[in-house]
Amino acid sequence: MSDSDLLPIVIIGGGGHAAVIADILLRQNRTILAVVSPDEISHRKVFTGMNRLVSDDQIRQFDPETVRLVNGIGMIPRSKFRQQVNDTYLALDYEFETVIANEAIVSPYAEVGPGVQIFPGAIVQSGAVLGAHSIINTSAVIEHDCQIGAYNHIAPRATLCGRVRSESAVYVGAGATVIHNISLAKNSIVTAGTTVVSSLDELQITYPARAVTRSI
Ligand code: JB3
Repeated sequence: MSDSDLLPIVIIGGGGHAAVIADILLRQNRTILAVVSPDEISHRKVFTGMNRLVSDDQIRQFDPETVRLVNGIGMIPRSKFRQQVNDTYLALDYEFETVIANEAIVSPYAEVGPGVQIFPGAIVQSGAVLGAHSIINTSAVIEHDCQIGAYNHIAPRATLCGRVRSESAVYVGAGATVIHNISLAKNSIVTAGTTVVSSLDELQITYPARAVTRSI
């Protein structure tokens, strides 16, 4: 599919997450019709020259058949906001674009769901399945045969080892490591820098273990 066959994009949100997405899309020669943000965006150079809309209601000026949306609002643990935005526009027959950075490495034997966002340096290995609208952030690693649920956020440099399974709305913080065969239940949170060696139940949150020191 050539660049010209790809539909133009409307980005929802105009902060740091949206700026990274705009950067990725510009490198892919995608047309960005508008950035929808109640907050000012002109301080971010990546948005220079782009049309800013201040209200989500203005999205409806675009025929769902002629654009693709990208949710540029980051996923914050336990917040349903990002998903609510998607649900609103999915119900109006809009589609969310799947965004995969040129600089990401995604196995052709991985399955990437609709609306997934994979940032530069991320690696998605063979047999991995990424649920709809999940974020695989900068340099995160999704190892072979992982099954990632919808609306997950795998933060920068997090590593999910082989056959990790997550349900929906799971957050794995920056630099965290989840060892192989672990299950992460719905809405569970792995905080930044944590190493997870046992499965998490729904809503469970885990923190980095304090270093155990002992004299030798
Ligand atoms: O940690 C990393 C690498 N990324 C974080 C990301 C996952 O989540 C990042 O550091 C932030 O914590 C967060 O990114 P985000 O969502 O870009 O945060 P912020 O920079 O605060 O920008 C929020 C944007 O959403 C602003 O432009 C707001 O105006 C916009 N916003 C808030 N509510 C909205 C709405 N935009 C629209 N269209 N509609 C809204 O209802």
